[in-house]
Amino acid sequence: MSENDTIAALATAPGEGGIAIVRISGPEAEKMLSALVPASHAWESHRMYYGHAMDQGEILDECMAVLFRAPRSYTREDVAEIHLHGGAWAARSVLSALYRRGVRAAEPGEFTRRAFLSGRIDLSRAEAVMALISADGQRAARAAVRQLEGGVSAFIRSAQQKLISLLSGAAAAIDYPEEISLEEAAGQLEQGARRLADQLESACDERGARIAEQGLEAVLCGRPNVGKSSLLNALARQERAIVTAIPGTTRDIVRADVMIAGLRVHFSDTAGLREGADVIERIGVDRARQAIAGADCVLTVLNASEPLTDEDRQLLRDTENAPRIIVLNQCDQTLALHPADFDRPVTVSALTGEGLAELESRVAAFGAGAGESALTQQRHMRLAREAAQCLRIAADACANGAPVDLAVIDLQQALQCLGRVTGEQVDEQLIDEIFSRFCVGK
Ligand SMILES: Nc1nc2c(ncn2[C@@H]2O[C@H](COP(=O)(O)OP(=O)(O)OP(=O)(O)O)[C@@H](O)[C@H]2O)c(=O)[nH]1
Ligand SMILES: [Mg+2]
Repeated sequence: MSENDTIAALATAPGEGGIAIVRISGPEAEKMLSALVPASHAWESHRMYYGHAMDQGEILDECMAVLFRAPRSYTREDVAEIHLHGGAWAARSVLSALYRRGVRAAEPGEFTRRAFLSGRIDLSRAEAVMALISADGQRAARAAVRQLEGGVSAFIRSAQQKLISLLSGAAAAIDYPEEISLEEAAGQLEQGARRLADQLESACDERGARIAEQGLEAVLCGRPNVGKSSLLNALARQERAIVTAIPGTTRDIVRADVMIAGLRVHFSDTAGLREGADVIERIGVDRARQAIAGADCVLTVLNASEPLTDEDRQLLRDTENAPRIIVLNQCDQTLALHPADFDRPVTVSALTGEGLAELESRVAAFGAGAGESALTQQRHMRLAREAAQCLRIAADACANGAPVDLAVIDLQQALQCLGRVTGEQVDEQLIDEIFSRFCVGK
C-alpha cells in the first residue's frame, strides 16, 4: 500500500440518508474533483461550490463540492469532498468513475492513518476518532472527545517529562558522583518512581472505562412473583418479558437496554430464585446467580405487600456485599414491609410507575465518574500499567541498594511504554492493527 497515491471512499454511512459524501485524498484530489465536477471557476480552498457530478457526459447527481488544500485538511494532503444526494447509486457511480481514473479505494481507517503519518494527530487522537464513531452514549462520547482534544496526549506528555527528569537526575549522579552522592540520587529516584507509578495507575479506571463504553450491567433478582419482569418492562417502557401471576414465569434471562442520563444500562430480568423447581427453572436460577455475580448493580426486589419469606431473607444475605439497591415493589398495595427496616430502599410500583425515576437515578449513580479517568482505552491503560510496573521495579532496585544504572534501564523501558500510547514509538504492525479496526471512509 503506497502512502502517497490518491485514495477515495464513501465517507458517510452506506444506505439511505440525506447526503452521501465521497472523500478523495492525495496529490490528484484537485484534478479528480475538476474532472468529476466540471466548473468554470477555479477551486478556492475551503469553499463550498454548487455543481453537478458528471461522468462521460452524463449527469450523475446535483452536488456540493469542496476542496481542502494541503496542509489544511484532515489528512494534510489535498482533500476533496463531493456531497451527493443520499442513496447508493450516485455515490457508487462517482466512486467507480474515480477508480476508472486510477484513484485507489481507501482501506478502512486510511484517511485517519494518513492524518497520523503526516503528524497532524498522534495515535491516541486517531483512536479517539474511532471511539467517537462507535460511542452510543454521552459518557462514551465525552471520553472520546476529551481524548480527541488531546487529553490523553497531555497526560502522557507530562508523565514522560517527569520520567525524563528522573532519568537526568540519575545520569547526573552517575556522571558527577563527587557532586551528588549515589545514595541521595537513589533515594530521589525511588521516591519519584513510586509517585509516578501511583499517578499512572490511578489514571486507569478499567471498570469505569468499560461502563462508559459498553454500559452498566444491572440485574433484577428476587423470589418468584415479586414483580421483576414487571419492573423490567416498566424501566424499558415496553413489554419485553412475560408477566403472569404464576410464580416461575421467567426462566431465561431477558435483557432490555435503557439510556439513563447519557449512560447505557443493560437491565437483566432473571428467573425467580427458589429451591425445588423443575429442571428448566433450576437452570434459570443458576443463570440468575451468575448474572448477579457479574453485575455492576444488583436490584434486590421484594414484594412490599407481603411479609418477608425465608427466600427473601436468604437473598438479602446473598446480595449483602454486592453493589445493590433494595427495591420494595408493589407499593400501590397495602404495605406489609416498612422501608425503615431496610438499608436505603427504593419504594416503587411497577404497576403505577411510582418511584421509578428515583430507581433510575439510583442505578445511574453506580456509573458516576465512569469514563472520566485520564485514560479510558484498554490499550492505553495496559501500557500505563506496564510503565508503572517498570517504575516499581526501578524503585525496588534503588531501595535494595542496587546500582543506579540498573534502575535507569527500567526507567527507559517505562518511557518506551508511554511512547507507544501516543505513537512516538510504534511499529508498522501496531499501526496496521489499530487502523484496520476503523470503518472505510474514516
Ligand atoms: N399491584 C401490583 N402488582 C404487581 C406489581 N408488579 C408486579 N405485579 C403483579 O405480580 C405478578 C407477578 O409479576 P411478574 O413481573 O411476572 O413477577 P416476577 O418477579 O417476574 O416473577 P417470576 O418470573 O415468576 O420470578 C403479576 O400478576 C403482576 O401483574 C406492582 O407493582 N403492583
Ligand atoms: Mg419474571
